[in-house]
Amino acid sequence: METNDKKGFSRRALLGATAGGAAVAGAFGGRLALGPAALGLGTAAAVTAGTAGAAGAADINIAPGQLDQYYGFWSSGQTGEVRILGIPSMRELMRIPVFNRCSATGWGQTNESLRILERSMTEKTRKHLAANGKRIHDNGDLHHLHMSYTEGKYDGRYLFMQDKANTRVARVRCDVMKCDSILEIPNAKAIHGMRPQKWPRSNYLFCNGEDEAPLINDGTTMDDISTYVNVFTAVNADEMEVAWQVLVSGNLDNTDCDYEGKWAFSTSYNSEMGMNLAEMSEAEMDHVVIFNIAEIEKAIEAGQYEEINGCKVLDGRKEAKSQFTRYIPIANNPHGCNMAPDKRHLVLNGKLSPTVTVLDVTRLDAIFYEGAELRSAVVAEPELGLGPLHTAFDGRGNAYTSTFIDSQVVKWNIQDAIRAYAGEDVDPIKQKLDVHYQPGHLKTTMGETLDAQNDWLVVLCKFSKDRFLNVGPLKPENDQLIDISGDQMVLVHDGPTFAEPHDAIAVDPAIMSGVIKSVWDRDDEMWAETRKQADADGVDIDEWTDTIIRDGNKVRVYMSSVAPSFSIESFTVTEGDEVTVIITNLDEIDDLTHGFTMGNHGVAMEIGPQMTSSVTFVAASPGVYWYYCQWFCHALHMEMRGRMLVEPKAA
Ligand code: CUK
Ligand code: CUA
Ligand code: CA
Repeated sequence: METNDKKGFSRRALLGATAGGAAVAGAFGGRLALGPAALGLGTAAAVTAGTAGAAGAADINIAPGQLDQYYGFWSSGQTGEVRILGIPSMRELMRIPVFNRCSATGWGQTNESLRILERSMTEKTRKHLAANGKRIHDNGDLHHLHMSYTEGKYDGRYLFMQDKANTRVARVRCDVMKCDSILEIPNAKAIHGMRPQKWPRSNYLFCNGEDEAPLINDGTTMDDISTYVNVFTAVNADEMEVAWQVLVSGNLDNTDCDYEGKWAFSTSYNSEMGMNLAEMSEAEMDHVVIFNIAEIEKAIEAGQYEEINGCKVLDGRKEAKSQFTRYIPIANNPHGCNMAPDKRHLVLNGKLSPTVTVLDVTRLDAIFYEGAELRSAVVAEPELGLGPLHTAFDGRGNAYTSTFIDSQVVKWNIQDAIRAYAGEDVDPIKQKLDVHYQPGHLKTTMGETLDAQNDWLVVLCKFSKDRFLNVGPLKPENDQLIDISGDQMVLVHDGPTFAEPHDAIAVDPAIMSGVIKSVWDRDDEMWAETRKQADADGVDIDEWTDTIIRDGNKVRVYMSSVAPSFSIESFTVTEGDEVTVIITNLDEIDDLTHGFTMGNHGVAMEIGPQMTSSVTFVAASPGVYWYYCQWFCHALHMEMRGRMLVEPKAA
């Protein structure tokens, strides 16, 4: 084992006591500010070329015009969006607004996006928002995103993601990279862990409710903690509707599932059902919940559920002694939950314990059906370092675990850990590499599929102090890139990111080719509702049109756009009119996006090539208002504008 302690001081001593930064920044600020050359690392390219070893991950320097080796799909935490990065360049390629309000694209404001955002809102949320003059929640906390699977491999259909802040999940279509469905999940609170089913395909999306609350949460009981529950939800991923829910003992943190479609797994850090930090970390052991999909489906089919808020709910709590769940004790306050691509081993990350627990999922049947002891599925428990949070896998039987407090990535071998647990004298740990700093998730390319690769590891570090030019009290995160192609991991790149990517996946572009479009299809369902209204108004939105429909105080303005002009140079409305502007971009050229911004109305939207977008607003006080295209589209882009004349209301 080799410890890569480049800076010659013990990170453990510095960071062991706190999550952070003050001590490091104060004592070592100057040293940490040194560039890689001063630390003896050479340039990134030289490191890769010199030490990458046999398999040889390619150069991280992607020259202008060259394409990356992988699509990286990043979550963004409290920013609420999805980001697309290239790996290994770590260049940001695109952002996909989902739970957030986007000024550039009009997400959260266009009628098309509002329909998606409002689609499945519970009545309770709708009422609460309306009472506050709002239609949607425009924030989200997007920790986890994963691609849809077919037979254990990415299939390029959808990305799925959750919103811890407002208890939602969402789906992004991979053909246009836009969100097409959002579901608010009833009964559960704070969807945190989330995974699509891997086998036979992603029929379900497994969703963990993290926060405890009364099942009927209407204020009739609040202080009586014995009425609190947590809810595990399976969403039908095709319909984006709740398929079923299971009540559990303790709370639910992260989740994963196997490669046979039999099990889902969730870590629980609050088996104590504590209401504060001390209570939540009181027990010696918490647990991982094993969900038995076949038994759950059988009971749902047999109608043995209770219907609560429109959801089919089963009781999988310990005291119900059902065949739906088992609770396997693991060290207190576990966090990450990661299924290995060997189809057999599940790694549960200790967080408060320096260990990870490895379960052999082929032993779970015996626990459910033969009364085998709960811990009989544990086949290894290697001690890796302080604060193990998440684990990634390569295609060679190695695992890579982030240790948050140690600020390291620990490379270890699963089979060696199993042998050591069985009493053999082997050290499963192959290398510990310092990362900067406090890593959470980490991801190998294709590593959460049966196609796990052996080239790159991305480590999403929560702190970046002294790694970059100081940008003020709020610092970026630091997503580091590690070359894992050789025997030794080599850190090759720092990638600052804005708040706060938790998770990322890396997808082979071959999966996406033939999937991703450059131009919208005119009959896309995104504007199907808008098209219905146009049909009712007798307007053909596939052709050049400049039609204005007046319907009481509602005005619908149908325009087309072809660079560099809108089909309508000016239109007249009355103060207080509800104006809907519907624009179809008739340009068919790759990359020719127009926009529509209505001055002083807080209105802007994207209109991609062959796309229809619409937005509704109330005409402001009388006067002249210019609208313009805010997406640079032509040499005469600045001239792509027109006037809305707002007349005073008749007295
Ligand atoms: S959680 Cu963030 S580092 Cu929400 Cu996946 Cu572990
Ligand atoms: Cu159209 Cu700028
Ligand atoms: Ca606990």
